[in-house]
Amino acid sequence: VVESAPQNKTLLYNLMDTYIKNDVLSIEESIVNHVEYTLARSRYSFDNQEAYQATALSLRDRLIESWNDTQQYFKDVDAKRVYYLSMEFLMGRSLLNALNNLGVVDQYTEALREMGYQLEDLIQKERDAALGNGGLGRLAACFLDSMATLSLPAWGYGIRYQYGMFRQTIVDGFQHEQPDYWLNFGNPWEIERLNVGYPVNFYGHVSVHEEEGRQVFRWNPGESVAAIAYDNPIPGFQTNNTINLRLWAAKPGQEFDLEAFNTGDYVQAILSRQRAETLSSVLYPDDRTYQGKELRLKQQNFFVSATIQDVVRRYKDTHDSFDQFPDKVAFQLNDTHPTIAVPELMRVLMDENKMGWTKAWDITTKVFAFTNHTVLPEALEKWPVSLLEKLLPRHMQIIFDINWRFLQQLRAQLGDDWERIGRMSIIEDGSGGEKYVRMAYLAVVASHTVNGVAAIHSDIIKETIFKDFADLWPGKFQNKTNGVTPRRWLAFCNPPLRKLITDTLGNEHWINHLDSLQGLRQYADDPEFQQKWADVKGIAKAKALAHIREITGVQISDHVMLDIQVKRIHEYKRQLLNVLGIIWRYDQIKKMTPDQRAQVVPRACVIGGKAAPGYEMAKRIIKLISAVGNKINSDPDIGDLLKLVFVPDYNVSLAEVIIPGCELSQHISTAGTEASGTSNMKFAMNGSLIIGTMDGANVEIAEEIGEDNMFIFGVRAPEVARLRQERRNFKPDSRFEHVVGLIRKGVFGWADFFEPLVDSVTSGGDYYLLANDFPSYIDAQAKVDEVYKDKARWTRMSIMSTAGSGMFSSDRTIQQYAEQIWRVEPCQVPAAEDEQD
Ligand code: GL9
Repeated sequence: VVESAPQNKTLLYNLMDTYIKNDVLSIEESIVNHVEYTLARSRYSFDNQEAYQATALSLRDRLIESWNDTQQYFKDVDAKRVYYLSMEFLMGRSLLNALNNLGVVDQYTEALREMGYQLEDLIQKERDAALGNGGLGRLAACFLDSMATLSLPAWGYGIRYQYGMFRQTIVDGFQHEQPDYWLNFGNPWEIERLNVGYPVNFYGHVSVHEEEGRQVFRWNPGESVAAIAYDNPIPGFQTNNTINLRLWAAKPGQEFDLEAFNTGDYVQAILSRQRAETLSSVLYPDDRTYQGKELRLKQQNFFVSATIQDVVRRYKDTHDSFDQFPDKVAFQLNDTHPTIAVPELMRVLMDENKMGWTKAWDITTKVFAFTNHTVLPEALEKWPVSLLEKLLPRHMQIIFDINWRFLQQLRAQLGDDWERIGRMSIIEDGSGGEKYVRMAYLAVVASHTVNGVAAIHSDIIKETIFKDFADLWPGKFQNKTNGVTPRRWLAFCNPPLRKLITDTLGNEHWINHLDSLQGLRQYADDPEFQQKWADVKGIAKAKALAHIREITGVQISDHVMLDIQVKRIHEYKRQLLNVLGIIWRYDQIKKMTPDQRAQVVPRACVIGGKAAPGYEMAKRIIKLISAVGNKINSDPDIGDLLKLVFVPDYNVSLAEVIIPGCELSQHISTAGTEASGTSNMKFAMNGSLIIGTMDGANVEIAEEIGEDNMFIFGVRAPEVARLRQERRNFKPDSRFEHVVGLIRKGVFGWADFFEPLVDSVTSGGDYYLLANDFPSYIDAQAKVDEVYKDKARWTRMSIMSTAGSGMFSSDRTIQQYAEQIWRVEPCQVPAAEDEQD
């Protein structure tokens, strides 16, 4: 390399200083320059879409500057990094979040206004980055926000799907799925790094030879694709740190199969190369159901292999042995989806870095930790050995070796307890002769720490799916109760409430130290404060109602209680219980005298959520909601007293509008089934009361805000197993029978279509115990009505909900991960003034 003249550091440094400035004129210049020179439009004619893009690009410039500083700083101090590996990151929109975190909302708002644009309009132009299904993916996004805000040396790694979560439309009450081609107008936030790429291999065979007395395995792959990095800067709040979410996209690999090109069919050969790109094209929209789809396993290996290569490369850049690897690297496995990282790291260490098994395993088991997110059996990943052998032959060998050594160890510790040893084996001997790899067991065996996502869930996994392992390694199991970012989910989505809290507490310290919300408790009984609180909730509610009207056409009056259940549609979440309760309410109102009706608390029930495209029962539930809604909403007898609305296409952006305005939210899963839930936390933070079961994080929410500030009902987790056993002999309450009978009779039409639904909760079915919980649910709803009539009491409970939700900040969660699992420390980029000398 020929050295050119030494860099003029002073000039280069000062040039940066002259570019990014916070005055309104400089911001206008930056936006307009992007309109002209990046988008190649004219400053005299650009629409809101282009204004949004240029604004985003202008903000990206700032993000890149702080991203560069942050990464350089991590490198300089050789910080231990944590790598959060996840198949899903449900990011939502970035514009408002970036403006707030960079602390330039006012300047940008003013700059845009002066140029003739409204920030609110531009915000709507951004497509959600919906690279996730639901809670699990949104949790990963909240965690990134907290890791950045806590100045942790953290990276997220995932897949840049071209098609995110499908768009849901409702036609005649039925769900239809539309592709979410979110990159249509490009993605102004990402940084394409065509120079950061790795080959990811599949298929082929493994050969062995001797080298210096040791066996060396060589994998000769049959297919190779390239993983290309797309970096997404994640700014922290009130820190200069901006961390990275690196998403991989698949491109055709290096040509190694030149044969194909010499067979004469050149065009076919090109086309088959192109198929590589399909690897990262689509997010699987099935939540909590596992299908052994080859493409899904390929996606997992694709992003994991690229990630491991990237991390090892980064480590080796500054270290010449692997001795310090566990002191510099921590991997968190977000569910079992990235568990192939375990054999992949072993392979890289042994086959590519000539390490022996013992040392490689020692390193591997020191760097991985694993989070379990569900106990639903249908969600537990088990890959057929035959598929793994074909797709990833070397990984399969390594998994067999891991299992062999693990079983040896068990034998030594447990003696001849073959039954237990068989139960714990990573390889399951399926009855049909097929063998399977139990990915959760592989993750447990290889990880130093395993955690659940709420206290009750962490207890349950130790008693059920991982019992044998928890008995063997009690110290391995921890709890890390989920959290949500109070920036997006309170401060940014609910500005009037933010202002009231800040005015009351005296400053904005609470946004980064959410426990401070406790300081609101002392005002809970103060009528003046209650009035302010009710006013602020009213503003948010009006906004939510306007939005609901815009997307559904249904007008809800502002004195009507707003009752919301939004989450993926699933039998265990019991949207059906909600509907049965609504039918009960409807039927009651119908039978009332005018005097009685005058006493009814008017209510609008909103339900939203997507059904997995292949989940028939869930789709029937959507149709039932629509059918019941049609009947009620068009009944002139009912008027404002009751409404049922299905909001289509529930997503992050919609959540940001309706959660702040909600008064009552429903979290009513069968006890023991919802690992945590995270929307429950968002609703509570925004002063919505909760009607819910003692499940997931509801249990801890009740502890924090007080059970008397919630509407708790239903059976408790320890009773569920017994009740399931006994349900064939269970005689449901007559009210339940009546309501179910109305559906059967065809009061809402479609009686045949709803039959499987009704059957699933009657005649000894009812796995999720709707009949058991129905009476106490109805009672809890009656209590809700009673309290709602007492405005002061309701408002007090609302204040107490927000005041008690401090522990559900993902900052708290991440702090605990950092201290108790990752052992990483904050690494905050010094402020610019200190940088000079
Ligand atoms: C989930 C659990 O079901 C939720 O209870 C939990 O809050 C989140 C985050 O820990 O994880 N597990 C899971 O597979 N999903 C969850 O939401 N599924 C989806 O994300 C759709």
